[in-house]
Amino acid sequence: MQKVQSTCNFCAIDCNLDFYVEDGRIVRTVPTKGYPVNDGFSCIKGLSLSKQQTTVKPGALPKIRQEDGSMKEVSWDQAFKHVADKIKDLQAKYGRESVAGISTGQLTLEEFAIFGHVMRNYLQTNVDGNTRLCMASAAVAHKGTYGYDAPGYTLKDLELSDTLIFIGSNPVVAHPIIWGRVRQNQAPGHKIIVIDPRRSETAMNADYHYEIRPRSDLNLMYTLANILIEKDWIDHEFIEAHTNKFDEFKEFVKAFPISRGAEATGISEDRIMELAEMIHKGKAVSFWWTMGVNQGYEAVTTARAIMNLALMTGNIGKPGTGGNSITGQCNAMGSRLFSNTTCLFGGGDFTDEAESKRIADIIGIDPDLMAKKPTIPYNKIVEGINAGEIKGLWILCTNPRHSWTNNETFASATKKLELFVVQDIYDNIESAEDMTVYFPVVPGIKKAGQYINLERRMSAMRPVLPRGENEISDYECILGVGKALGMGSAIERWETAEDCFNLLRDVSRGRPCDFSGVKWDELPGTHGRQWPYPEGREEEFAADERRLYEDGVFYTPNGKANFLFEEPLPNPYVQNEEFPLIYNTGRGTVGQWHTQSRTKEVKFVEDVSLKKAYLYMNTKMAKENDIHEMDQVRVYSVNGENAVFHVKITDNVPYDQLYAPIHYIECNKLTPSSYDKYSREPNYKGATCRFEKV
Ligand SMILES: Nc1nc2c(c(=O)[nH]1)N[C@H]1C(S)=C(S)[C@@H](COP(=O)(O)OP(=O)(O)OC[C@H]3O[C@@H](n4cnc5c(=O)[nH]c(N)nc54)[C@H](O)[C@@H]3O)O[C@H]1N2
Ligand SMILES: Nc1nc2c(c(=O)[nH]1)N[C@H]1C(S)=C(S)[C@@H](COP(=O)(O)OP(=O)(O)OC[C@H]3O[C@@H](n4cnc5c(=O)[nH]c(N)nc54)[C@H](O)[C@@H]3O)O[C@H]1N2
Ligand code: SF4
Ligand SMILES: [Mo]
Repeated sequence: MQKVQSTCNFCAIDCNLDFYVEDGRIVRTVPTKGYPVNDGFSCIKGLSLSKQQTTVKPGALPKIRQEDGSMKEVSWDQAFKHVADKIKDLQAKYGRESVAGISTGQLTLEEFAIFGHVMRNYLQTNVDGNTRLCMASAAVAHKGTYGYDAPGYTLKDLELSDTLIFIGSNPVVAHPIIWGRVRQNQAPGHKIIVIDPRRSETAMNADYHYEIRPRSDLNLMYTLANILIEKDWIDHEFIEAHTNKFDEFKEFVKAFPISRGAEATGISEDRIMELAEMIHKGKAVSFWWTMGVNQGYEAVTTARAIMNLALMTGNIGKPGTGGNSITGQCNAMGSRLFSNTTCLFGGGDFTDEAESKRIADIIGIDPDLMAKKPTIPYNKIVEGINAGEIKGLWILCTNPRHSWTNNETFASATKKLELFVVQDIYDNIESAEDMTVYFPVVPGIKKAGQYINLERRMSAMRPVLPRGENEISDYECILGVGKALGMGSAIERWETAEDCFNLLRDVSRGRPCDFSGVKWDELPGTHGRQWPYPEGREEEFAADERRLYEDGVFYTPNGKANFLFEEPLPNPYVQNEEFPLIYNTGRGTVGQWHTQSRTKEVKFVEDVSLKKAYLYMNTKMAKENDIHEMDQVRVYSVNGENAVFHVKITDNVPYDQLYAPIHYIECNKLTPSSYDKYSREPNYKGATCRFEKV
């Protein structure tokens, strides 16, 4: 029996698992003991990875839509040529930017890097990623405050913090390993605090739950900052030595007396004071935010306000502290730095000509062929298709027909496309309905590449199962199109995923994310490596669990972190007579992953999951409307759409709110076309609605 240690490619924890393989089949999957992230534990999604060995059609060939509407199988070479010719045609006819891509945070580093190279550099067009739906707000906030998209914590901090504050974050369901680490917390008298409008599974297990009015977190953070300053519960020494603009911030938050905070959030003044006191008394306070913050109309400002609290109390760069964003997808951290979408490979600005030239020399391309500006954001791609300006779209490893906000706008867009390439491990995802080309690729279990988890740890995915005839990886598929486009010398150095990894290693040299000390062959079977890990300084960076900012130095020009702040904006969707309820959305169960293309294959998840869309409604609201468990309601959203859901009745959702799990396509039929103005991340949790009994 052969053992292969590889990385789980569902969530951002990147658990490592030992797969035992016999006769080309996985016979046992065991979470890797001693691995610093998940040390012998995992959730059922990781354990179910072996199920993909039987369900993905082996040996499938690509398909091209025919004039009669049918899909016809063709050879890989024919498919590459078809796509390359069509892209060139469209660009010649309608301009360079008439073709676009949607990339992902769920592929390997090398795969989205080569996609970014072909599409953004060589073809000089736009590619955004599903990370826009998820982490864009955190990335923008980090850059402003810390000077680089660098979350500083290590997962060990969850065990060392004596005051853990989760804001819009539900790790019991979404990041079970985080919750497992919290449960191992040994800090004396430690407290777990949750700020969430509903009593989430994490709130149920916390010591304190602040049932905040949705979208009022920014007011709460500013009010807390004001109290901490008024009471002089701040770290003067740290502020003086390591931050910019505190005096302005101090003046600014004077406009947030506790009465304003209480009114905005619905949390009583006493309870806001209780929270401020806990922040003051904690010896190691950590703030953890996820999608309840990132997916709002003022998400970036809210994330910055959270980091401000950590900075002013000196809770950063020390064990058990930090203003910490929790990432969602397995390689979101990798795609943020290496997808060539919103920044140059390695995190630089497209306007930095010297950096752009340095990278061009490494990756072997004429500097003129380097992308010159950040991509247009996701919403502009969808709007561009609907407006008839974008005629070709290539999506990979994402299912926007289901996951995109106000998702009927994506459905209408794809009907207008002349070329629509879907590259996925399944041909029956919702997004595939109108595809003109299908690229079947092998799942993670059959390929090699690197992943970077939420604490900056790079780990190796290595093939667990052998590939059959015609089976190719995402990397080889993108390379095939690149060659068919005639990229020639511009793609010469990218022949294999390993070649690409070595290019990126060189690109990372000297950058904050320097991983030049990591070698392709040496990474598998190890404890992974957190960046930075520069070549030549391996001993200095040998520790398994490292955090950033221990020296109080940030990545800003003067090395100090920035206090960034601005007046809260009016909520674009206030409750009114027509739409009296708030429509909240998020994860449903540990076993279900996003649009369910993968997890519905897992029998023991599917057996316990509801097959039809459902939502949670408050008991009193249900009673007043004569609604019983599993009755159906039609929900009308402020976005003009409506959809039918089964009802599950609960006291965990407030009276004036509904909560819809995202794993059903109906969920995003009702979410609005509304975005944060800086990150352009959708305001997924912010619509208003009403319902009627069906
Ligand atoms: N099982 C499972 N795990 C997953 C995923 C999955 O699909 N399934 N997806 C992964 C991905 S990509 C991601 S990004 C993460 C997401 O992980 P989380 O962000 O933890 O999950 P969500 O359920 O989207 O949202 C968290 C909470 O935000 C709350 N919330 C809504 N509005 C507000 C608000 O205004 N203020 C505050 N404070 N809270 C609010 C919601 O009630 C919800 O409980 O999960 C990852 N893990
Ligand atoms: N209302 C609402 N909507 C949301 C959210 C929310 O909280 N509320 N959360 C948002 C967030 S945080 C996220 S991250 C998005 C997720 O949205 P998506 O990225 O659209 O969702 P997934 O289901 O993860 O889609 C991944 C696709 O990749 C395919 N796949 C798996 N492995 C491979 C592979 O190796 N190669 C290729 N080519 N394909 C593969 C799967 O079959 C699947 O079709 O949803 C967003 N949508
Ligand atoms: S889904 Fe996340 S927590 Fe579960 S096994 Fe995979 S990496 Fe670990
Ligand atoms: Mo996400």
